Amino acid sequence: MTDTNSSLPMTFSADVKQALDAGKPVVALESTIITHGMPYPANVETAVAVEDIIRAEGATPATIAILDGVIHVGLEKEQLEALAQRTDVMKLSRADLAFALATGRTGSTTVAATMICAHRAGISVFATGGVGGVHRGAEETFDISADLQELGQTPVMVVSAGVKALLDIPKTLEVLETLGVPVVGFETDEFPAFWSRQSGLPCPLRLDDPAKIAKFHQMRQTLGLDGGMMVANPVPETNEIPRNEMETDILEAIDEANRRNVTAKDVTPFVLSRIAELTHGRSLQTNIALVKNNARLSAKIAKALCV
Ligand code: PSU
Repeated sequence: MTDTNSSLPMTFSADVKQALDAGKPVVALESTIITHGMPYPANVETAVAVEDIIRAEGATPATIAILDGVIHVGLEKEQLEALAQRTDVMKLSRADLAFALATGRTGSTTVAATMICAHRAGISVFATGGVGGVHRGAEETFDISADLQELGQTPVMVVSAGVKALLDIPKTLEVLETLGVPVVGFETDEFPAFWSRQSGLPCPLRLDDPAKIAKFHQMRQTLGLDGGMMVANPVPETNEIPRNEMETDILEAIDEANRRNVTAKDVTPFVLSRIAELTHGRSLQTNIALVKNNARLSAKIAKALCV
């Protein structure tokens, strides 16, 4: 079903359309994690498992991607499988989302692009792994993810395991504060660092109840504030890799990226896949576990928003 209210090329899967029309809870999911964040077949297996978790919690998952110039909100299993195997897919953010739509391209949506599409679709909760942020060495490279600006302007709540530890986490938190983005730790006083529960930095805010997080989001709407918020949900203890264990591999992967002149959009996918190799797949298993954990919490918050 295409969005008939505008010339925006946007189509909904039948179950997502039905849930949205009935005012039932829907959780948006991104697709860059599928095309650029994890190798095949772990990517598609994770995408399917994450959708199942959201359904089991009583919400409807809406994986978002651009297929041949059309925003798809909710993908069929065959579409997920096809996307997961393609290697020519654009990694889309705010700057090039409309380019892909105007030129009929296929692209996966980053956190920033997923927020834009989710908002247009009327979905206010979105689950991912880790939001992009300020890269280490940004004082030289100026490499700062567009995800942060998006959080500052689009009213979608993003549930993540903090930001990826390959980033400069103190600077990322500073930018979020500057942009007026609330960072809410779920059951934690410490900001989580993706594969690890600890970052050594405090989480600015804390809530332990999905209903209270929903109420906080609604109060921001009532106040007329622009922008979204980050819910920082630490990876479960049983799946975490302690910070000091990760750091050596992170440094090695970043060093290799620099030596090979990997820049811009290619940095995060390169470093993630190199870290997966260096940890013999352990970081990938942790990544999968934390995404599932975020999906579960997102569904609970989406349900609370519908009460
Ligand atoms: N979470 C993951 N793996 C990922 C991402 C998130 O567990 O690969 C993706 C998201 O799409 C996020 C992107 O927007 O990484 C950040 O890319 P960059 O640093 O280039 O902005």
